[in-house]
Amino acid sequence: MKVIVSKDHQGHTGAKEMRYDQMIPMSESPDRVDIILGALNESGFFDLQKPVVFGLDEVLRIHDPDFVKFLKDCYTLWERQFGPNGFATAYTFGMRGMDQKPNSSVHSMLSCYTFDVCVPFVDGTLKAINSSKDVALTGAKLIIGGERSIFSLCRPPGHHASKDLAGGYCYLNNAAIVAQYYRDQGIGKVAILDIDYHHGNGSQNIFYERADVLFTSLHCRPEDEYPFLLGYQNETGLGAGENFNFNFPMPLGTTYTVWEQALVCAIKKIKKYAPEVIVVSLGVDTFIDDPVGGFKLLSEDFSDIGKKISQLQRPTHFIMEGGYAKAELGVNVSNVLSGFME
Ligand code: SP5
Ligand code: ZN
Repeated sequence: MKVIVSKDHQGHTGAKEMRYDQMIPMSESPDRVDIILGALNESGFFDLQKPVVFGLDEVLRIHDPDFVKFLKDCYTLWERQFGPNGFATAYTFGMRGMDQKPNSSVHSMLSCYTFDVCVPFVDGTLKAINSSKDVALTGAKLIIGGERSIFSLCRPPGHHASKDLAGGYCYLNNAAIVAQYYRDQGIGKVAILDIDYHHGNGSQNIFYERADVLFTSLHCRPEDEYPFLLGYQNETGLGAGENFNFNFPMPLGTTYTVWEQALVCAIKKIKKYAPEVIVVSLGVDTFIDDPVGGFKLLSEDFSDIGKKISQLQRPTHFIMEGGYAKAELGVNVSNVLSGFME
């Protein structure tokens, strides 16, 4: 399997995140990519490629131009006010019922265009965001060219980001950008299968009123887990998108026997939809020892996940999302991909 990966994410580091009442080092760190590459190299089944550079046209098919400009300008504006080596983060968030248009201050932009305290901007963030979408789009180009499967090792991840909101370590929605790219390249129907521990609120929101991109997500239920407000089972799409959105929320502590049944249901929905391409938002933060997650999947379960996804027998584009258990992150990702290829 071809793996698309870049070093340009490495400068996106050094910020801290808020974990309830504490500031802790970001779980979403550059060594995640090295750890995954280490495991893939060991298995010997993977062929690494650098991304091609895309412009902003493909991004602007999904994201709001003012939001994209904010991503570009944010750190520069912040540094002008606070000096180097810090990180930009919001102080307030969108206040319901009030005029939320940002003014020229970076604070107003952060308040308008971010929804949580997990999307810091440092000096290297913009370069990382851009390389991540290139890693995704380069994979899509190869699938269009006839590859049966691709792994885009994106960092930062994307599934929490919507048209004009960054959050949850996510800035641009890589999975949504490639899904739209497939549509624009003449692919009739695309399905997204989001198996990250967290609900893919950004991807759901982007395609909620559309029938041409099916969204399915397996995740910890909003009663127990971030992003808390979305991911309920009764969110099934709207208008033309009615019945093209399927959530499979599960409680904290879920093990593979239950998770597996949800995966089988999601796969049934996808089969019925008969997409020409499948985009997998691949998060492995469902792993038992994940410091961010709260499920109990084991490393061997990830092989079975890959095997089940392969039974759909469609061109499949894996996009990296979450996964933070440093010791087993590599083997868990490698197991999904190897399970798929077997
Ligand atoms: C892409 C991705 O996985 N983003 C996740 C962002 C989650 N950030 C908030 C984490 C909420 C804290 N949950 C702590 C559970 C400790 N077991
Ligand atoms: Zn996650």
